[in-house]
Amino acid sequence: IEGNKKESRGALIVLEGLDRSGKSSQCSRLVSYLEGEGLSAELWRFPDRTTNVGQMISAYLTNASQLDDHTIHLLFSANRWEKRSLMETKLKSGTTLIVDRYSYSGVAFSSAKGLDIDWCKSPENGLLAPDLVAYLDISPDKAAERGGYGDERYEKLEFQQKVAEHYKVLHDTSWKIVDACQPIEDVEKQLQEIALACVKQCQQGKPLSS
Ligand code: DGP
Ligand code: NA
Ligand code: NA
Repeated sequence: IEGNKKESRGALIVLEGLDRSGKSSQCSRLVSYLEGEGLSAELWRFPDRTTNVGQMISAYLTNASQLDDHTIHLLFSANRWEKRSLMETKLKSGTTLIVDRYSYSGVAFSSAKGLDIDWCKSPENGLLAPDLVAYLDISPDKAAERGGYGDERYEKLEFQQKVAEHYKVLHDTSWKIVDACQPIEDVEKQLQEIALACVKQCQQGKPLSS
């Protein structure tokens, strides 16, 4: 009935995990699946290296530039802030966003360097809250065995071990922990189920929050 009709919103679904946990390929598979279900879905990732801020982050990660730990932390956060309004527009227009890393990476990676965790969390306050955080759980040793890391700054076993510890502190009841050591199709199936359930909740009016 005209005038009473409310557009249903999309879901904000975040995948988190260590480097080499399989996040990126699972994110693309999940988007294809949701589209196949007739839903509007987009793949997003942070850092988004295409913006000016993202290019500074990329230079830091590839060791082309050096930055103070606090400075790079704030740049990662700024990179999420610069996409916030587009994110909100997309979600409100009914598009589900599958996001490869978000604030939890921000806090886990920087606190793993020894920065105060509350200081790390504060610039994330006010960003949109995910409807679902799926954590692809893999031990740092197993992740390292997967065809090895690249050459980027954080892709070292010792540091990934610290990141794993700091991710653990961030898990809360809203997270779904997915065993990333299962066969890839099983991980995919599990993500499809939890993502679809989440999209339905959002369609039924679950409010978007900050
Ligand atoms: P990726 O493009 O997903 O491989 O991420 C690049 C690297 O940056 C990866 O090692 C994870 C790390 N990273 C991602 N987001 C953040 C963040 O917000 N803060 C920090 N310090 N590191 C991050
Ligand atoms: Na990486
Ligand atoms: Na990735």
